[in-house]
Amino acid sequence: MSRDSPQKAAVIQNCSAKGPSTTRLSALEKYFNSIFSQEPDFYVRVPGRVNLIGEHVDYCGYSVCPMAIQNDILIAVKKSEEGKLKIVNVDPAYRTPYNGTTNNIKIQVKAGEAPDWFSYVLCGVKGVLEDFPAGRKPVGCLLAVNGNIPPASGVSSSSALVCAAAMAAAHANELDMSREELATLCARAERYIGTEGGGMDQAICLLANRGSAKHIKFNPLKTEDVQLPANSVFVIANSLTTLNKAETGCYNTRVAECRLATQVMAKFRGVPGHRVSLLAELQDYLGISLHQMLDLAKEALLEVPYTKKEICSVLEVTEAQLNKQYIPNNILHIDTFKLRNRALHVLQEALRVETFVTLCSQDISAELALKRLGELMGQSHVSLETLYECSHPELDRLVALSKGSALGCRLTGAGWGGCVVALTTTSTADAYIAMLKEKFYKGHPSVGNRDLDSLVFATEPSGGAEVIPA
Ligand code: ADP
Ligand code: NG1
Repeated sequence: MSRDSPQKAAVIQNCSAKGPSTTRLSALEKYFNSIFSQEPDFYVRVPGRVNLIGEHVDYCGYSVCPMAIQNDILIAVKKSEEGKLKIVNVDPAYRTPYNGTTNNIKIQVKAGEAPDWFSYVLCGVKGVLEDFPAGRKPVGCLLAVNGNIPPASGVSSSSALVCAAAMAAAHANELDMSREELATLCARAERYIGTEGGGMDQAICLLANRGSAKHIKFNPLKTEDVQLPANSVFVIANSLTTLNKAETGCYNTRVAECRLATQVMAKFRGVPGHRVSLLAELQDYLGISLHQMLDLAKEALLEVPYTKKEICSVLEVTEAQLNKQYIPNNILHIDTFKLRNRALHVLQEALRVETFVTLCSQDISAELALKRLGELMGQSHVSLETLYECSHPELDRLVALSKGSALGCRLTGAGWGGCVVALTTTSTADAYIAMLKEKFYKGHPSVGNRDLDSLVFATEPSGGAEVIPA
């Protein structure tokens, strides 16, 4: 494994062989021209990602191991010297355009409703403008979007859109920003949507290198390429169920449960609450191992769910203080929190990431490495289903069907719907995909007229975001 050096967002890279097809680019150019009666100055391509292992741990400060996929968000961009900000989408599913300026961008999110699609674009632009060099006036942008990442399915369509918009604004304004800076800025900016996510998606979308997965560490952001064993083939299978994270409180409830578990464990060990906010920070503060953190979680946290009142009493704070410090706005009404199981998942999953990454660099046979990676993926899914309760019956069905045909299979991304990722080999991938087509997709009422190859497919580690000259 090698440590990557920071890359410049403003550097124009050539469109890679695995980048968007010329047909897709010229269709986007045509569309841009039909709407704006001008030619784009450049394009931005940002891939989605599949997380191989390390689910629901990034917002606790623990590392993850995702890889970028071939599906992507493409944006055609033209600078607007008058500061206009206009956003359109090729896909009729995202028909509503945005028409505004770069002044005082407001992102409106209504509780219980999915945000407007262009809000994700606004997050990226707003994030860049917030970090804008003092004394310089930003240019505006005309933006036309075309994406083919399955939305709300755990493969990062939202972050790819946020990162593509941020990269468009950064490049249009010739900002000299490293990709690490851009990824950190995008992770912060996407929270305007209301989901208090970690930084995994933005980091992999921007920093991926073709041919490798990434081990991503946080606070500060650091990434290392991970060479996957020879013959490994990762297959993504869509469960045909979706979940928009911003529409429901599921995701933010898990974020809150992890924050509260951290505080209760800190209190148990006499650590001042204000010194730590993430489980990984508590571990650092105490200077203990992940195994010792697991022991602490088992000792300090009750198996039964906690009410808000009980947590306030343990932490010696008022409900107003608890809400303000730890509870995201869209879940203020939630009154039961499962602290023990959530913490146990996070800490065991963090250990699995370490083992996964170590196995990839160990001098053992590819066959043995693949077998053990598959086992870790299987354990991860069981934990997500039982301890973290973020699976879905259709995801579980895909995992059950995969037993015996794939080396391991788990839900990927936030869960509650979306996709699974399965580990297969060059010699078993085709048969595995054929089996799922036959047993899961054939006759499934939600397939509609979709091409099965877009619902279950093998994917190689793709390259990260790129700027493509017009
Ligand atoms: P994911 O797990 O894919 O990141 P989210 O629920 O966070 O899912 O975000 C999905 C939302 O992102 C969609 O509902 C839509 O608003 C937006 N989105 C995704 N892909 C596109 C696209 N191609 N064009 C416009 N908006 C998109
Ligand atoms: P997906 O499911 O791709 O939106 C979300 C979070 C990640 C991470 C995973 C779970 C955002 C933008 N993404 O990913 O940070 O927490 O869930 O591991 O919030």
